[in-house]
Amino acid sequence: MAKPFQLPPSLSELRNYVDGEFVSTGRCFPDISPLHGGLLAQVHEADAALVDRAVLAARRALDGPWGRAGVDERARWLHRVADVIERCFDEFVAAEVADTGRPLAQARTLDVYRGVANLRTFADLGKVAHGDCYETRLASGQELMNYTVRKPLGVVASICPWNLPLLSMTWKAGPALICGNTMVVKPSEETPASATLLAAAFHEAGVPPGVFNLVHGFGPGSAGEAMTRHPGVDAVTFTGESRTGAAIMKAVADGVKEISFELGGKNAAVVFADADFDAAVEGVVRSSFSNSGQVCLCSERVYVERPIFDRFVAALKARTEALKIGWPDDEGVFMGSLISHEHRDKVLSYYALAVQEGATVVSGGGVPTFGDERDAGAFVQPTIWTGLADDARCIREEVFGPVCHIAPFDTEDEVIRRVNDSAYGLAGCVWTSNLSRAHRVSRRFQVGIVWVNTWFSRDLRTPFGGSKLSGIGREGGRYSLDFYSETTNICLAL
Ligand code: NAD
Ligand code: 6OD
Repeated sequence: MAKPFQLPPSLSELRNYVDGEFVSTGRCFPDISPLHGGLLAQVHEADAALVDRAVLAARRALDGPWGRAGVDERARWLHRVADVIERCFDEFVAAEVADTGRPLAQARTLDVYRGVANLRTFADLGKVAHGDCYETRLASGQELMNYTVRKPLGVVASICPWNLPLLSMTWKAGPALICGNTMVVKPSEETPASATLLAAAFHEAGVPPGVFNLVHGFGPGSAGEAMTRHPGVDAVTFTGESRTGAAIMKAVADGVKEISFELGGKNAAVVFADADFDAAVEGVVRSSFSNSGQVCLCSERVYVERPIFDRFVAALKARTEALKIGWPDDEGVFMGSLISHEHRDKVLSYYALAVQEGATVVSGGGVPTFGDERDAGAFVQPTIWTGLADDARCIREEVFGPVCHIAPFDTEDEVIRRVNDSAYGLAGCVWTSNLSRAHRVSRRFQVGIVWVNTWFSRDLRTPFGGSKLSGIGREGGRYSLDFYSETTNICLAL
């Protein structure tokens, strides 16, 4: 009997998209379902020669109809791609679910919804991108007029992660393309399906050949490394692990390429005793366990003010144990599988390490059993720890699974010091009903994004990114337009 959540026959082979054509390479790797371990598709891996073809096609496209188009025309193309995604919404949802094992409802309301929203938002924002103008009078009396113009950077290489595949790709493609760049995009080897559909959407929307190129493959020794080392690439935008970011930085150093890095996190949520208790419990469930904890913004460290600590731990445990884990289309399902069996081994190694490091396992800590083919899938239980020391590896290293450690704290200064005592600096949450405290604490967090009494809510015009090991630069709204443009200042003597 066919296993559930397969890809349709039209996606049984996933090809590269280079210079407006789908390209087979004959050298394939398997795309495996994390829900039951079955084969989803064969993926045609791009080698360095195909990456070279993609980069050269992208360079040529800079001088073609795309390069000559105005921003209005580019915006129309991006909206047409978004139209195709909307028309094929269910196919995108099915592809995202098959590759990632996530709930259908999440793929609909987050992944594919944001795929459309990213393209439309940046198509519209590109039209209002503006520059600077300064009138200057020198001591000699000479008058000058300075103004800036924006130009594309050229060929942008975009290397994407598996955790939010379509969201991540379109978050980069929207701004990069509206600014007039062309792209070579590599999805994660774990999530090639929605990327292939995205390439088909660019094709169907009539975007000129070479503007959007897709190559499948891995990192070191494969398509990813070939992209970062290619002299024809002008900028690299990367989302993924911090240590991969470090490797890419070395690879691009000789070419002095522009980089934008969105990397890992070890984010904290701080719950003050004056917070709306139920909202904070619900918020921490979401911020720790959404997408099975595989969101860079998830809170793996939770600090709770001592007077409500015991009550909070008990409430979080009860709420967590009521979460439904299962098939993507199960009624009320909250968590699907992890992305892969390999990633599950990593998460389970942290579950074991936490016990060695002295954690009390309040909830979870293992693998659920179902009595059906899901037992061959990559599922884990959502897990809560208490009792770890601040220097434990499980407190310092990103697990990237459905896990949080809850620790009590006594004072504002103490908790801010502990939150900031991290090599990462991506995001944080504050739960309080005291407005002054909310402002005071948020501005002292050494991170790029703080949520107060919520988590993950996004306005795509706001800056997004992290400090320390969590990244370089900010994207979102005008920050993206600035990154994906080369600015020239023109100075005229009047
Ligand atoms: P990863 O670093 O393993 O892989 C990301 C991409 O890089 C993949 O496409 C991979 O093939 C490629 N790659 C790997 N090594 C490479 C190399 N040497 N040269 C070129 N390409 C290479 O990350 P992942 O496991 O796919 O994603 C999870 C990580 O991403 C987590 O650490 C998470 O926090 C982070 N993340 C961060 C953000 C953010 O916005 N800050 C968003 C999503 C994910
Ligand atoms: O919401 C976004 O725009 C975004 N880039 C989210 C990334 C989440 C990380 O896993």
